[in-house]
Amino acid sequence: QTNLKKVIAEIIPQKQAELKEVKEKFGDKVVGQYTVKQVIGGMRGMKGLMSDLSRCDPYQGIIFRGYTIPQLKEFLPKADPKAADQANQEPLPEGIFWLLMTGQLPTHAQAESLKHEWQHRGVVNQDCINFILNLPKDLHSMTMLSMALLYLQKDSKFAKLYDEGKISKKDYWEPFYEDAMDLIAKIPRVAAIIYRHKYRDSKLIDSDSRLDWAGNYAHMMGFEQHVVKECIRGYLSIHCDHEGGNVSAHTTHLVGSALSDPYLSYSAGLNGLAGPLHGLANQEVLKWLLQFIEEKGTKVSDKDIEDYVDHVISSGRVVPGYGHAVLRDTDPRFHHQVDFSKFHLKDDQMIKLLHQCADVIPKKLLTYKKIANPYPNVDCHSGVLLYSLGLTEYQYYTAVFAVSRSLGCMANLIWSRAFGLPIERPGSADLKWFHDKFRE
Ligand code: FAM
Repeated sequence: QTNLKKVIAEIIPQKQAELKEVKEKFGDKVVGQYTVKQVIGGMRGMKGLMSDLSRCDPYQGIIFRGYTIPQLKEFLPKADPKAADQANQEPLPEGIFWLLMTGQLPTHAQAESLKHEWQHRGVVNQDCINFILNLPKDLHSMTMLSMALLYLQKDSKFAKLYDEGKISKKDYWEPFYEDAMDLIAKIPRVAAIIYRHKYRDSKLIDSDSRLDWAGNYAHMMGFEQHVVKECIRGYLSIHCDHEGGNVSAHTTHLVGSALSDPYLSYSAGLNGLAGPLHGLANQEVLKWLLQFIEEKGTKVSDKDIEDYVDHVISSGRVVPGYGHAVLRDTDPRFHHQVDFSKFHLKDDQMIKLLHQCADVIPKKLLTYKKIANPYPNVDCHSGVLLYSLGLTEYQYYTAVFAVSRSLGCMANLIWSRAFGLPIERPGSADLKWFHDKFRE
């Protein structure tokens, strides 16, 4: 079966029954205890959400429906199934979306079917194009992307059906599915238009219907080299989801829980992704590295790097690209990009410097006892990879992340409606409440 909606429709009743069983069997079990420190400290370590798509293990990193990043690189369909060489090994995002939605590894035919469906749904009408082209070019790419999704919201099928009073609760997932698939299909086009508007005199490039979702995105931005298309395929696959509690996924889920449609929900999620402690870190890493190179050049000693880290931290800033709220080891998504760059960009000076930094900086950060995880995260590498391949406008990098994250956020949203999850509404406490509760 290559029709994703039909496959989902068959799985949904089974998963609903499983959720019901979990609620009935374990509904009154205690998940854990949490402290005042956790309440004030951004809910670190508290299990407070249910997301069935992926789980972040502190040491193994992200696990998508039971599969690690190296396994996915091996098992997911590739753009050219006949080419077995290392130059054609990046997974197709179509494949990972199928896996996220169904829990099953797709065949090449199933990934192909998604490719055609997204091509078909991916047309962006002239009115939206005009809306983007009329935005001032000094708006950040993420601001433009968030605004463009809000513009597209007028086409939401869910919002229309809800407004007309034509939809029953048990069927919410279907128009959510339709909107989510439209949004995923259109977002590379919208993001590419933003890129061309900001950085290429608004000269747009038409979509190429022969290409896959990621390859076409690279093409519409103006990159025809095979290596860039492969890089974007891998990039869009590995950034797609990072369990439910990260800012972009959680925001999208929270807003969607109020039955705001997928456009409203993901636009909100993007505003969170645009923060420097989250998705903006990839642009920050590059800015950081370029400043460092300007001061010291690309051939530097380990001591130069250590001194620079001290200088950054003593001036009250963070070293972007290192550390994580959940991970306690190097992010496997970082390793994925190291492997890619060692094969495709082995002589690149900037990549060499980045790898040197990734070796030296964790040891230095370890000397700052308060930092829970000194190791490189996904954003440490991604910007430098794009820069070395010619996508040098680093203020745009978070938009590439956003194209990818649409896969996880939309898959989560569809499943949240299929599971019939309620509006999210945790309690909060004022300072007096803590005093009163814990007064000795
Ligand atoms: N450089 C300097 N200080 C750091 C640091 C870093 N890379 N990572 C953590 N710290 C500090 C942190 O600011 C905090 O200091 P204060 O107590 O003075 O506020 C202290 O160490 C304890 O923080 P933590 O428990 O280790 O980390 P958190 O869970 O609070 O925060 C991050 C996690 C990711 C926000 C943090 O490590 C950071 O700011 N890293 C740099 C920015 C970055 O790379 N973000 C991208 C994360 C990425 F995976 C993503 O979401 N896309």
